[in-house]
Amino acid sequence: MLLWILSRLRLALNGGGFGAYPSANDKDGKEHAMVGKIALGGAVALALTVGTAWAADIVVEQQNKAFTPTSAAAQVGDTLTFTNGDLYTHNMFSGTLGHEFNLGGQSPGEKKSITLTKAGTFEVECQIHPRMHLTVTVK
Ligand SMILES: [Cu+2]
Repeated sequence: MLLWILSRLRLALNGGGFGAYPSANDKDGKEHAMVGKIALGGAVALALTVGTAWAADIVVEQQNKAFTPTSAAAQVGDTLTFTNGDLYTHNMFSGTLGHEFNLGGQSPGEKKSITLTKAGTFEVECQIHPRMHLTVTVK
């Protein structure tokens, strides 16, 4: 897959293009160079996607002093991203043994993430609003 991308990319950069464009010596040379850059960008984006395909980003919203969803299932390597759709500051933490963290104050509109490095189940709470609870299960 990656070799195929690289071979197509080399073709594009060498002026071979994808067969539908004039040579780089034409008055359209600039446009042709642009095609090569777009091909390079696409190949890099695809390579990055392939490299990170196994890790998911799970988004947990904080709105009306509550987490949505209130439970999440994840795998080791996934990230958990918390948004703050409230007008108040939140402060997520976990006191579950072996999974402790404290993200500190999170202003309205701010996003914060953690990477899940360990299997297990832990509780996330807000230090400012004790009624907020989230259960995360990591496998
Ligand atoms: Cu809060």
